[in-house]
Amino acid sequence: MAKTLAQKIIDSHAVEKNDRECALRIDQTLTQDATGTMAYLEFEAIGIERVRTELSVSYVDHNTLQSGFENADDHRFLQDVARKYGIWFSRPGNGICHQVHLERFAAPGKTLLGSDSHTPTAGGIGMLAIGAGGLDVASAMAGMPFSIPRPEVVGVILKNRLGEWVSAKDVILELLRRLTVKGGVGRIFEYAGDGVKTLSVPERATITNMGAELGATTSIFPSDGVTRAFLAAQGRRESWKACAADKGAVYDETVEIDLAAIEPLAACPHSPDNVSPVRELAGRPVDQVLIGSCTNSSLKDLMLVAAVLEGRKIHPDVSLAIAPGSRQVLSMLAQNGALAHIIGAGARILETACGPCIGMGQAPRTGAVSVRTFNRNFHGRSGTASAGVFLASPETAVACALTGRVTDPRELGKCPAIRLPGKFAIDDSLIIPPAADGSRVEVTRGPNIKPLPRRGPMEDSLELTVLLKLEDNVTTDDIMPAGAKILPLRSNIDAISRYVFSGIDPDFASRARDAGPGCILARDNYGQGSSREHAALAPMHLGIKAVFARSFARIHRSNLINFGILPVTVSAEAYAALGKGERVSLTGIRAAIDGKAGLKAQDLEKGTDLDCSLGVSDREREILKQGGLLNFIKSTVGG
Ligand code: MIC
Ligand code: SF4
Repeated sequence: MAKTLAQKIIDSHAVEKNDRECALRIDQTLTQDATGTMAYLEFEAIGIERVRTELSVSYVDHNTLQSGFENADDHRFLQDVARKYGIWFSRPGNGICHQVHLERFAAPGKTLLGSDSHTPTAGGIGMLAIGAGGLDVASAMAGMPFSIPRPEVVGVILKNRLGEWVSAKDVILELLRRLTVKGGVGRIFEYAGDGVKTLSVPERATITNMGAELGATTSIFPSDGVTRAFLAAQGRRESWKACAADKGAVYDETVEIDLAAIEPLAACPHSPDNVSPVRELAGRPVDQVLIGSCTNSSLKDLMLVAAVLEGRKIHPDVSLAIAPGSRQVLSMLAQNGALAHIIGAGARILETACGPCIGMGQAPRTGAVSVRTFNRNFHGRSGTASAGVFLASPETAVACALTGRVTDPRELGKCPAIRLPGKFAIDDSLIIPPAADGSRVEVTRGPNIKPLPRRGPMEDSLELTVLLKLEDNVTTDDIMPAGAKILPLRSNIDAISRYVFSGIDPDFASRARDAGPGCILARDNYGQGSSREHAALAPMHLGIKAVFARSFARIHRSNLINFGILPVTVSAEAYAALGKGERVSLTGIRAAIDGKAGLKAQDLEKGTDLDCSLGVSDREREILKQGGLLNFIKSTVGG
């Protein structure tokens, strides 16, 4: 039978398949520092001497402000761990994990698991690249398969080519406009059609990167001549192979996009799916423009920005800051003179890192309008709760920087044509190889790096206080905020847990501690956004035993299970019946996990039964009963 590309890679990597899940062999892993310290503490706890993947890379790109000793201590720890356990280490300054991985390591037809939700960026090169929590990545490094719910494959058929000033970012914004941040849950988006060949690899990667905002398991493009040329220009011709769907492959669903019909779009505050044409937003004063992040910081993006800025000055009311995605991009801009145009126009040059995308600096002024080429504009993520962040293409962003107003870039006249070079500047000197024999490498641990908190086996009955009642689309930024103050605490769960839900309820952590066992109540798509397992681990540390929601985002649901928190699906009636501060009892939990009986939940205030269920797979059953994945792994491998 003719297969889709996603199906082919799944089949060639499937270790086990059943009706619900497929367990995949993972060829490559990546971590970044903000999730990496925990992932490597977990890897150490598993107790394996060397990674068992083909390739594992540890990047430092999130926490690079070093406003205290914590970040630098984490960097040292990560570097030592990498040397010891057989992992390549990309030093701070080398760039954003997804951009560097695409340039230097990603390979068509292989699987990649990364402890970052934008790992699907590598889908732009034809890889099956999936984001996951750190513990899942740690187990993949230990050679264990990674399980995904059996996905539906959506074929996105691209027709024609993009018009002038319209770019890949507008394509994914168009999909978000049509499908929303919930539209991709349980699905893989596979791109096909004549329009594919008109897009370069970095453009494809922009689209697969932001497929994460659809809630998709991943997104993938075929690997073709364009991919071969990109890999050859990166000096990696040998990593190329052709990969595509079989002729006549049938998708579970198809979406058609006429590239020629797309216009410049922007996601308005505070959700990536709140999309409008830029022309309808035009005229609003803009305070800040930020260009960078793993979505739009490639050489092509920044060459375009430089070409538009050449000989011009930014508007006096706008602060323009630019963070190139990698050291390769920055040094090529420096070598070919484009950087001079960017500086000449008045832009502020930031480090090649995530930076303001994760609230590490550049918080805009009170009530500001900030136009960013990033992928997330959740409320407060910029560091300024009153600011409104618009997500747009580099073309639109640079137009706004020049005029000081939201501007459709088509008003700028002729669009400069940008071609990718036949050869990229290759210098991997900031990528440190692992030691041939790691046994003698000592791992340095700073005082902020604390051992992992653990949970005992799952209880059979629980009485829980409803600590918060929330709406749809709660993000992991809501649950466990990031930013310059909180991010340095990622290696210290006790310290970071004080900030759980702090943007919504500053007293949450102390309330949770005082209340004893607790739970959270929410509606659809609970836990959308990042892969940070801290959004499960820190609540677990505060005594949260269950989340009751109408539905869950994929990565966060797995993280809850990995740390022994019950993901309970509730009916609309049960959601409506329960209120904050009320108490709920759960009985027969272990039988419900085993699928032998339904979960019994009672509203202790009213004495009524609550309609809820616990749909878990066989693998998840064992993990939950043991109180989490680490306990489960230890019980299977011993120790
Ligand atoms: C993000 O974009 O939210 C992050 C920061 O990259 C996260 C990872 C993290 O919280 O460390 C992600 O996307 O997974
Ligand atoms: Fe970094 Fe932002 Fe990309 Fe997350 S979305 S990896 S914070 S650049």
